Amino acid sequence: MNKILRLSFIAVMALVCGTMSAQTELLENGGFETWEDGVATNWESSNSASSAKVSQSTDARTGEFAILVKSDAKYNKRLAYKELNLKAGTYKMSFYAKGGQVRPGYAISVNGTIDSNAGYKYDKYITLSATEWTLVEYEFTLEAPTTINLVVMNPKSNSKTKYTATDAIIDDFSLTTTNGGIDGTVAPPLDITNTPETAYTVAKAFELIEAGQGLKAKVYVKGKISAITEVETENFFNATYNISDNGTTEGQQLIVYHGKYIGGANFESDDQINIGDEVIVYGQLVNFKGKYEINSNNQIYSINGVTAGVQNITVEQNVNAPAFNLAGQRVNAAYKGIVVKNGKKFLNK
Ligand SMILES: [Ca+2]
Repeated sequence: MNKILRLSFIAVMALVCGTMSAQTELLENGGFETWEDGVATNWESSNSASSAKVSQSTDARTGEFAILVKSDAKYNKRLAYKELNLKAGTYKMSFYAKGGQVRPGYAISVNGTIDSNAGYKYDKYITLSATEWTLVEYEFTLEAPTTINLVVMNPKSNSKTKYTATDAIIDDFSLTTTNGGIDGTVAPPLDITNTPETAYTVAKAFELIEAGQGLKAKVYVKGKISAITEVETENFFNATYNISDNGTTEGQQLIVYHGKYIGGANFESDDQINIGDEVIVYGQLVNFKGKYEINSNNQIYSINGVTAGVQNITVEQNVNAPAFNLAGQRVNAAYKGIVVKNGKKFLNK
């Protein structure tokens, strides 16, 4: 073998080895070259992940076409790839973009739906050039087999940062992995339903919200009332308060937002709940803009262990037996709220 041949051979071997060790591309039509009826093949979700108007662009980085992702001044809009069933592992998505700003991420699809808050995982906002292609990369790890949609958010206008919503052009999209891959089997939906007896602690509720899966289900959470924001007894008859595991305002505080009283009853009086009461609340866990909450449409299952009978409150007056509140403290006739007399519960209005 002469020197040139030998060098060529080494070069070819290097190329082969390089190709063999390269990560497998998991997307098809990441270059946006194939279109049908105005849709780039594979670039449409069957759930709510796809929300932006898109169109074919001839301003391509490679090949003939790229995709234009329309912006909207009032709403964040998303480009999404179709659902992918992925194995546990670390994934790297990358693409090139022009425009104003984009935010790479992915959406977790459970039973064909995405939780509007906890279901979306985003990286930071990336500022683009209007004329040059910017490489955007985002690496994420899935702890378990998960059905996801890759998404790119095209953000709305933001008066604080003086950002004006701008159309984005995207090309050469890629998803690779070294330890994961496409999973033929769909991940079973996570069922987090429980019973009053197995009510979650506030710490566990935080974990579940963090994990972001199965949050459509209503669950029981037990905690002590640590702060009361509002008991609204005029129009909506609900209350907003915090519960924590230790009953103090230190540490994790789960907000019980616009909740009803025991069994879904209205709140009629401020003193129906008190700081220190141990409550089991039934409702939906949610990450609302970074706040961990039990969503509205929740209700108290029990206060200090009291559940039954409170829904069937009798309105009765002029009974001279000693009266107690639900915490067992003696109260006088002027006391407003639920009182216990002769072992029966009444509502003093
Ligand atoms: Ca292309």
